[in-house]
Amino acid sequence: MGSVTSRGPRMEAQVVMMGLDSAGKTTLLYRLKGHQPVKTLPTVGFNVEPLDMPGHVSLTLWDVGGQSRLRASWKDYLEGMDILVYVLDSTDEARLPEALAELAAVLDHPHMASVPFLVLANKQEAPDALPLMEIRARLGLERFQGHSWALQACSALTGVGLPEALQSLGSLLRSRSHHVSR
Ligand code: G3D
Repeated sequence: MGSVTSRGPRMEAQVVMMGLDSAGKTTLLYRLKGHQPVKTLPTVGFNVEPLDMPGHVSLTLWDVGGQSRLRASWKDYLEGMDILVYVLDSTDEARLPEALAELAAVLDHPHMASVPFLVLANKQEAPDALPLMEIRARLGLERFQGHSWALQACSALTGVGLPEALQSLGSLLRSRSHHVSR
């Protein structure tokens, strides 16, 4: 794990996971923790969960509710974050512009300057999911200068793409390892 593990046997990294409501954040969280998919309720506020990563990187996931009345409080959770995981519902073409606007707003915040981000195009197993290349084109991720980023297709339901998502998360964190050790 390069400089991440060279600084100690166990590193702490703050991960914030965001996305519109119903993007699949809660389902992803349980999947990543090795649980079976659960019947979820709309997130009120946030969940904080420890997650053991390969390479002994210990992560805390913040699952912040995407309901519009809660979005104003997103910024309160951004300070000290090492990476943003932004979850998209690939089947929700109608709200893709809204999802992009929220992502841009989060990345514009001063606390997020140079913080890397990983976009997860979730629900990719669904028949009506937008293909990854279409999502990439619609998001225009090239616009986000000054951030390292990655885009990963996945399905929280089937688990497909989640190992790759964790790999991307690790790579992006390593690119920021000098900030990880505080
Ligand atoms: P949120 O935490 O972002 O609000 P949830 O989203 O995790 O509560 O998920 C919202 C709905 O999307 C849930 O369905 C959940 O089962 C579903 N979902 C999550 N991930 C996937 C996926 O990868 N594929 C598909 N097809 N559905 C997914 P319900 O029916 O419980 O509302």
